[in-house]
Amino acid sequence: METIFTERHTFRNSKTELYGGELVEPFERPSRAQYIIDRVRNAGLGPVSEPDEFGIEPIYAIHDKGFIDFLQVAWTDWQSEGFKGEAMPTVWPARRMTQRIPTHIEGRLGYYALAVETTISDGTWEAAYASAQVALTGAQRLNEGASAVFSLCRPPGHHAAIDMYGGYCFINNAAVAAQHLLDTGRKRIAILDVDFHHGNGTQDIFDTRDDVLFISLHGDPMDAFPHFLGHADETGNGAGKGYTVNYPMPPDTNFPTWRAALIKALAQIAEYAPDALIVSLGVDTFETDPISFFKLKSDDFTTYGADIATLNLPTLFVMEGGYDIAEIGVNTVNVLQGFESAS
Ligand code: Q9C
Ligand code: ZN
Repeated sequence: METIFTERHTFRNSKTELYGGELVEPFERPSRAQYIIDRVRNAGLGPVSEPDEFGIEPIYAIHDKGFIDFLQVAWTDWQSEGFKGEAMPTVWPARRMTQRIPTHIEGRLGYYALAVETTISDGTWEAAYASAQVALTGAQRLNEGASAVFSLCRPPGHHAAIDMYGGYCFINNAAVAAQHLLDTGRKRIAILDVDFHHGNGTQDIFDTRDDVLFISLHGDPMDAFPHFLGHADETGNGAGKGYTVNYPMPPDTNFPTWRAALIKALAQIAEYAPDALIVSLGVDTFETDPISFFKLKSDDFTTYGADIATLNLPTLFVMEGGYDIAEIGVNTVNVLQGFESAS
């Protein structure tokens, strides 16, 4: 399986994350991608290629223009205020307040942020833009006839909504890739989100659409980030009714329970009969992930990779989360090798 990767991910190197009331080193850090690419190479998964250039239009095709233009200037606008730390909001358009977009950078940060842990810092836009190009290149490889591709995206994307960033995400890479596949001739795409966290951004983007089936397995939002989306009764709206499926699961969920949900999800995808599958691949379901509460073991990733292969669909794996950094490479490549061994 080919991997698409660029060192430009290192432009995203924020120094701070607000966690437990303290500013700590971010869990989402450059060494994550380094461990994954090292394992891809050492395991002999296949060739590693640089992304091609698709420009900004495929990003505007998914996200609000004002939001994307904000991401490009947020760091310089913040610096112009003379602030010493990294950019983060302190105020939100909360219940019964207006949804007018403020002029001041502190107001715009609050308008476009869905969470405060994710700071904007020097190079954030450049890395997020490159990450989207990695996803687009993977999608294009499917168009060129590949049966499976790994887009090693960083920063991740599945929390990025139409007009909101947060949860370490800025541009929704999986959604941008899905739209590219639709715009180049495919009629139906399924997105299977196996990251520990609910893919609220992807759900938001495709909520009212029937050309993308979105299925997510994740920690119950009553107990887990993003807390305000991902309940089982969210099934899509309008034309999209029935094309969003959520499997929230409680703390300490083990592999047999998680896999039972996966098997149901795979049956629903088969029933939908998409032209391609995108897997939002987060490995923060691992038992020792520092910010998550599922109990998958390294071998389980191999097993479920093989389960996904039974769909026999052109498949694009898009990297999302995973924060036990020492094991992130093994767990990620286990999914890809499990998939290949069963293909
Ligand atoms: N107490 C992704 O995996 N904060 N994002 C969690 C836990 C945010 C995760 C705090 C987690 C975002 C792509
Ligand atoms: Zn996650």
